[in-house]
Amino acid sequence: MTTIHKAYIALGSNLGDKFKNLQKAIDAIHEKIGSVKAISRVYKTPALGFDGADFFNTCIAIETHLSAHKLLWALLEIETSLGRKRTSKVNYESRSIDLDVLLFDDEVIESKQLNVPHPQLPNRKFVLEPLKDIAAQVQHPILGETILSLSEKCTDKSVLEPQNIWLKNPTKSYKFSNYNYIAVEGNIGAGKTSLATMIAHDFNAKLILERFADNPFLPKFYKEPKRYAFTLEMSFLADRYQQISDDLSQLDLFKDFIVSDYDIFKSLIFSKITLPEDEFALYRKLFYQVYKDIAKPDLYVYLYQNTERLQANIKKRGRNYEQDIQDDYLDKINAGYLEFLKNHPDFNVKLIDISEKDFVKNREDYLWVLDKIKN
Ligand code: PH2
Ligand code: MG
Ligand code: MG
Repeated sequence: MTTIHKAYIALGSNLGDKFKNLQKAIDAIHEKIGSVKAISRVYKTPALGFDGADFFNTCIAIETHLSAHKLLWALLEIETSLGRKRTSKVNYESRSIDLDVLLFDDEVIESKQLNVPHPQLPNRKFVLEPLKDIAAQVQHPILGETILSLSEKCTDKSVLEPQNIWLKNPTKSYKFSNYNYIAVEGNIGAGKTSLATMIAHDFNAKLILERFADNPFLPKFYKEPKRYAFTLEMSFLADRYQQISDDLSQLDLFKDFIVSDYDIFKSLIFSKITLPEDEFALYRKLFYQVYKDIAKPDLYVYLYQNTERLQANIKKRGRNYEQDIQDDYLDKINAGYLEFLKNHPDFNVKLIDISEKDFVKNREDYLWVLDKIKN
């Protein structure tokens, strides 16, 4: 995954249904660009610098994987799709929607197409006032002053009218915080860690990631499965039990829910495949002793990925000890999961077939997965 950038965008409209135009632009930014982290109030503002109808202006904070220039292209595309026409090259003109990059991390960019921070930022009350709502303490990377102090010094005397109508943040419609604990499951290489991490980030959840990288028995098991299977399964169970009981018992006041990249039941699913029958019988007894004390997820997301793409992902992430995993082993694990899900109608399961999707690369696919979880 590439780095996440934080950007502030100014939105303005003085043509057509102005409020609707702002909302449509925010929805399109959520669809195409990244997650919307904050939205200011909407202000009615007199057209500054030209003779035109009053504007509605607002500012938003977003997080995106796009570079500043790609962000600019994407915003221009959204402007066009919302009916923005540019006829004059010299004068300001009325517009259905205008989307300007105000700040992009701490970057200072001076190129032909793009200037960041926006050169007019300190001179415009219709920008500073809404920006103050969501970024009062953010520093201007050139002037070294906060937005709050810039807005106090601003000489623009326009009179702004805050509106009592509120734009909706599309992120809020997923209602993930209705859950307490979401477990993301799937085969080796399905993308559990990526999805759990993305959800935790976008929806303010506490993230629990399996620490199997530290499991000293795993490389040994892949070399000599018969010899190390029981030890491996026991050590996984001990680790998972410890982690879940520790992390779930520590309430984090600043997080809305918990998301993990595994569910403890995977211990039983894997051991059924890796252990001989008599050892599995013993293991199962122990498992249920442990299991009854442990918090259960109220949503269980199963990512189904086909074997070919699992293998491609395993190659790509390049863990040495995973490189010789056979198709047949992955097929068995998948079958084990499906069997488990079939036998546990009490679990609140979302089975999501991601074999045609790449939610790490494509935002569209990521939103598709979120929609599947939501419905
Ligand atoms: N945008 C401009 C010029 N003037 N005046 C108001 N009130 N709001 C705007 O968004 C605005 C403007 C150029 O983009
Ligand atoms: Mg503008
Ligand atoms: Mg513009």
